[in-house]
Formats: sequence, C-alpha cells, structure tokens
Amino acid sequence: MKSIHNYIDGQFVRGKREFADVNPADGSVIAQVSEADEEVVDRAVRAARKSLRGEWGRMSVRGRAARLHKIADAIEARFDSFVAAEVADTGKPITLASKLDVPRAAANFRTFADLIKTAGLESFQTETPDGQNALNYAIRKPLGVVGIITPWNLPLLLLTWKVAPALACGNTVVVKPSEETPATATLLAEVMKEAGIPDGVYNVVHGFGPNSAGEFLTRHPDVNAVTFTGESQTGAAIMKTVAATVKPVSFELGGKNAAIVFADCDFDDAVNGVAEAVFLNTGQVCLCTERVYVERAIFSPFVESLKKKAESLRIGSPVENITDLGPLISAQHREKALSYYRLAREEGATLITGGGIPQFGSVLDHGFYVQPTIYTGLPESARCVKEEIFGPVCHIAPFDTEEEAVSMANDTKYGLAASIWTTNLKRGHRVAQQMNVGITWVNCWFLRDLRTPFGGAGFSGIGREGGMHSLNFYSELNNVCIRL
Ligand code: NAD
Ligand code: 6OH
Repeated sequence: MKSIHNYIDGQFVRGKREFADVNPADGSVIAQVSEADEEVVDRAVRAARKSLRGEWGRMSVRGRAARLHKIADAIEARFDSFVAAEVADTGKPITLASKLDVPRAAANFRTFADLIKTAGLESFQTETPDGQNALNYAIRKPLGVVGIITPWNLPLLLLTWKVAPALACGNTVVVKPSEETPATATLLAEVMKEAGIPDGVYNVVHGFGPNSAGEFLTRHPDVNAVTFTGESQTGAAIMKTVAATVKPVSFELGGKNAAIVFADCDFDDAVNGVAEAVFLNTGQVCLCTERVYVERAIFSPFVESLKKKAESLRIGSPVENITDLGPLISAQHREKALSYYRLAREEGATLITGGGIPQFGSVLDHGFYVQPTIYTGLPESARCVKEEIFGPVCHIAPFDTEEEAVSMANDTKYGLAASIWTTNLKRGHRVAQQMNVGITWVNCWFLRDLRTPFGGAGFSGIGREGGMHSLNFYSELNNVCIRL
C-alpha cells in the first residue's frame, strides 16, 4: 500500500495516525495518509518561519521568479504522474485532468513568476502644509508564513493558484490539502526540491478540518495569513478561529450560480455552454451552474436539447479517454447529492432526466456515481433552487423579461459567478453589469485570464485573487514617506 506523508523542512514526516485515501471511481483504498497532529503542524509552521530568515528570505525577485518557472518546468516534466495522481484521488476524467488541472498548475507558477518581475506600486509626490514637498512610495514585503487550505474538486489547480503568488511575494507556506485528495500536493513537494526551492519554504500537512490539521494551522499564532477555498460554512468556522490572532484572510467559497439564456442567443452554443457549466467535473466546480433561466420563447426546445446533451454524456471509468463524467468525490458527498434529488421530488419538481445512480455491472458499481440530472417546475423559494448541491444537476426555469431574469439570478445569498447567453452585445453588457457576483461570463463559461480579479460576493467569499489582487493579498505593503 502506498503511503503519503507530511512534508516539513524538506523531509517526509510520518504522523501518529493514518487515514485512507479512497479512489471514488471504485471505492478502493489507494494510499494511507499520515495525519498531522498539533505538534506536527507546529513543526511545519516553525520550519516555514525559519526559512523566511534563510536563503529564501534573501533571494532576489528575479531569483524567485526563475525558481517558479523551474517549478512549472518540473510539473510539466512529470505531467503524467500528476495526471494519474489527480485522476486516482478525484475520479475526474483523465482528459479533464490533462486539459485543465495539470496545465493550469504550471500556468499558475508561470503567471505569477512573470507578474512579480514587473509589478509596480504607487508613488505620490505630496505637497506638505508648509508648501514644500514629500515623496510617498510603497514597498512590497512578504506577509510571512501563509496557511493555505484547499478543497478536493480541483486539488492541484486551486492549491497552486495560492502557492504560486504566495511564493512569488517571498512568503513561505504550510499547505493543508483536502483529506480526500492528498496526493498531488505531496507530489508537488518533490517538485519543489527539484526546482531548487529551499527546504522549509513549502510544507504540507495532511488531515481534516476541526480538531485536526486544518484547525491547528488556522489557529497557530505564528501563521500570518490564511487563504482558503472551500465551503462557505467552513469559511465561517475559519474566520472565528483566526479572529483570535487577527490574521488577514482570503476566501473563495461556494456558489449557486445562474445562467441566463435569452431567446436571441446562438442556440447550439448556449446549449453546449450551459451543459459544460452544469456537468463539468461532475458539477463539482464552484463556478458550475445549478440555476438556468431561459426566455420563455425557447424554454421547451432548450430543456429538450439540454436533456439530450445530458443523456449523451458518457459516464464511466475516469481512466478511459472517452469518459465525460466521473463519480462524485465520496460516498458521503454522493449521499448529499442524492438527498437533494429526493428533496427535489418532495418539493414538486418535474424530473427531466437522471435523478438516480447509474448501473455498470462492473467494479464501478462500488464508485460514487450519480446520473446527470435536470429538473424544472420548482418555485424559486425551493431549497433545491437556493442551496448549493455541488453535483451534476440543474433546475431550469422560464422568464419573460430581462428584468425578471436579473432579479431571479440575483435572488441568492451567494454571489460567485454568472453566465449570460445572448447575441445582443448591448444586452450582454447591460445584464452583466447588474449581476451581484464576482465573475460574469457572456457567451462563455470558465474562460480564465489569470490576471483578472477572481472571487465572490456575499456567501461566496472575501477578497479577490488573480493577477495584482493576489500579489497585493500575499504582500505586506509598507508606505515610506520622505520629506524632501
Ligand atoms: P470544505 O470546506 O469541506 O473543505 C475545504 C478544506 O477545508 C479541506 O481541506 C478541509 O479539510 C478544510 N477544513 C474543513 N473544516 C475546517 C476547519 N474548521 N478549519 C480549517 N480547515 C477546515 O470544502 P470541500 O467540500 O472540500 O469543497 C467543496 C466546496 O468548496 C463547495 O462549497 C465549493 O463551492 C467550494 N469551492 C469554492 C471555490 C471558489 O473558488 N469559490 C473553489 C472550489 C470549491
Ligand atoms: C472552483 O471550484 C474553481 C475555481 C477556479 C479558480 O480559482 C481559478 O482560478 O480558475
């Protein structure tokens, strides 16, 4: 049996307890993982603190940027190992891990390596009260030790989305990947060595949230900032914990994202785009669409076409090249999704397709699969329309006016992402600007430029990462004012 250990100060470190890493495609145990107790987490934080004062702390920006590119090179050199590890941990199709997760991990390092080299800061020539001048300029310093806590849906992509800018800014990190997906964060430790990152700069602790590695890391007094991606409720718990030591936080949380489809859309593009937004990664992307609003004139043909699309998706083994849809992450998460499938029925939904568990007659029957599912007919107040399910499922409702569509899309405590489908660009801009979200896509979805602000409103997050927003979160700015 494979073992996965914590990584501290350049060494793999066992924990006193272990937990199982399960392959969601067939329920098999693929590794035993060392859980970090409070003492192990403390060692990791102390190693990170110590390395701030060493070679890393003295390294020039150019030196750090060069090493970030080496990390990207090393990820690309081990492309197949990263893909295999991600597929085994998450059950996502091999084509998706190859197209999205692993290339994005390398791109995250390259983007922030390049950005930190050219990032400027404000300076002001200031008139003093006595008619003289002063010069103000800001300098960028690392925050110190950054605690990074990430979820299981895009494990390497989301981890490196935070590790890359944190390192670019000269911080050291202790990362706590999800207990469901410990493999790629650990593989990245080997890459760090190869890329010449000094020991102690990148540390990994494994375990769970409450009363385990996650909580130990967030409450550690010597962690200077916490950046977290995951559920909104977990974000709330972390906020309480970090309050005692007044740490800055950056939170990318859940969503209940809407797509608005106007009758003047390019119909096939809209069907394909919405299908991708609902079903990609088996609906386990925070940006996925779970609410679809369609202008009444095309409501019936749209529902019919999305149904056809859902039924054409090939559900199966993640390691097959033809598979479109893998399992959900765990038995527990499947139970959550199925509880919403049951609830939808109780709430009076019309089932358009899916609603159950696919049967394979093979070892995949031990995996955590659900059918891609579409409902219509629910009132906007239904729990299935209000709560994040995080599975391959959507509810489609008709609308009559643009105003009504905007109001329904915005009627949520979340505010992560929206997509708008129309060939009327004026309308696209007009509606996009009314969305109470962090990211609005028009005639596309999950099309990313890593320099843009990324984050959510309301229950979907605090702060923005991406481009300069990341550099500003992971830096302490010191403004220097000089009387001339
Ligand atoms: P989760 O909140 O259950 O877990 C995320 C991480 O937090 C895990 O590493 C977990 O061990 C840790 N954790 C849990 N409780 C903790 C605590 N009290 N203290 C410290 N750490 C704790 O989320 P998940 O189930 O892994 O991921 C799914 C959720 O993440 C969905 O809600 C999804 O929308 C959200 N998500 C959001 C984004 C985004 O960018 N906005 C991206 C991906 C996922
Ligand atoms: C959530 O599941 C997806 C988040 C995506 C990003 O953070 C990104 O940078 O693309």
